[in-house]
Amino acid sequence: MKEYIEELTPVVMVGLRISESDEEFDHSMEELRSLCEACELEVVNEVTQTLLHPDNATWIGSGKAEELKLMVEMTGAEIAVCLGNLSPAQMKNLQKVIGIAVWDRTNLILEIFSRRAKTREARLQVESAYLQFMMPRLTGMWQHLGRQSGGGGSRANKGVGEKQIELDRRQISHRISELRKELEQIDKTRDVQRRGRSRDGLFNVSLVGYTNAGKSSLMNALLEMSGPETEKISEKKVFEENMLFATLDTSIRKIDIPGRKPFLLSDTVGFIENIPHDLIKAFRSTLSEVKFADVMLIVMDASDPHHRMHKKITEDTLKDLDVDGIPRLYVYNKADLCDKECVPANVPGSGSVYISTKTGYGMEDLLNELKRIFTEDNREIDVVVPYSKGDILNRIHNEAEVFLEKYEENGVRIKASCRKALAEYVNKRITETAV
Ligand SMILES: Nc1nc2c(ncn2[C@@H]2O[C@H](COP(=O)(O)OP(=O)(O)OP(=O)(O)O)[C@@H](O)[C@H]2O)c(=O)[nH]1
Ligand SMILES: [Mg+2]
Repeated sequence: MKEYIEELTPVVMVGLRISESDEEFDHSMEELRSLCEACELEVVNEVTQTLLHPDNATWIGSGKAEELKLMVEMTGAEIAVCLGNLSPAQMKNLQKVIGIAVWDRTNLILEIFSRRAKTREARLQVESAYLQFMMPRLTGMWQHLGRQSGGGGSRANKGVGEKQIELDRRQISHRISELRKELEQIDKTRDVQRRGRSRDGLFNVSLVGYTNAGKSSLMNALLEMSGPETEKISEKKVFEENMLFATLDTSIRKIDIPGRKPFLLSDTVGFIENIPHDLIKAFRSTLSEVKFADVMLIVMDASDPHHRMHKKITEDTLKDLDVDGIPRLYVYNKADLCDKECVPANVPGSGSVYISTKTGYGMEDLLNELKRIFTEDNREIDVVVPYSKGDILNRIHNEAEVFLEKYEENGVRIKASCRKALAEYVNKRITETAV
């Protein structure tokens, strides 16, 4: 009996080179291949072309498109995955010439996201980004229905394909606004949870960085340091894998290492070059955890020859997220894979640290750097809390280190050291009371 083996979908990669250097172009093609792998597609061949600018009609030149058509027939490829972002018209035209589906990089990333999203929030965000991406591209989708009635212009005379598109458009707009409402609701719940957490007085640390840099591995390594490998710690561990976009959901864990101040650590979706803007917008609420961080750990794969570029892309992406004032610690991970001479000794206070989540190298240095940042963030307060404001007093007791507490005529005089955020909150509440 013939054994059934589940086969990966065969695809052909198409690269159009405009002004990139050889190295940049090869790197982008390599990354496209990894994205295909992450999407469970098998690259059976590739076609590249150098042009001064993309062809208006078919993105690659018409001769190249014919060549691609032959290759598709020979290899049995089912999708042509293009390096770049094609306009809806270019996608439709190229599709017509080669006779198979055409995806661009955004398509591919959206597809990976939709396969990998697990939590309700991530799924809603991906669906919303997907629908926004599809809206202008609907025209090509109902070609097979054709124009069943000619001209006229009134709705009744439109072809089945066109009617279907109109119907789809309306349904999609409706769905997008439904999704927006649901996501706003989730955002509100997240806000309440966040406020609850911040009352614990713990520092919030966020992991950010290029995809596959080792953010989730760092979270797991810190969890392991939190105690012996018990079942409880294993349960808390997050998914780490050698593939792009292994993580799509935000996870928050308490890191409580013996002899260290406990803190909350959040792990979230990684960044990539030219990430579609809609996708960043769609993931804004997942990424919003970063906005409320006290410290950001910018994680890089130091063994990747492109890690400096990855750092720049990460910082550019962060610009969109309104996180300017948050202290950053640069974490160069995978030191075990680097040549020894490329790993400088860690210098306290330098704002960067080399580590390996696999060998444990530099992990203590990382924790010391965090401790330094936590301490730098501390503020002294010297206030009189009115007797009517017991809630402020409670927060100070729970979250601050109190040096002096004296009962006076107008309230409790407190001298204490606490996080900047709490100091600002206390001062604001007391000024409000005074007014
Ligand atoms: N050799 C070595 N491999 C590492 C190290 N840290 C992480 N890795 C590997 O790198 C790969 C990616 O790690 P992840 O932790 O999933 O990376 P990530 O940054 O969370 O990636 P995304 O979730 O896709 O954004 C995995 O195969 C890890 O085992 C390290 O210090 N040394
Ligand atoms: Mg991850």
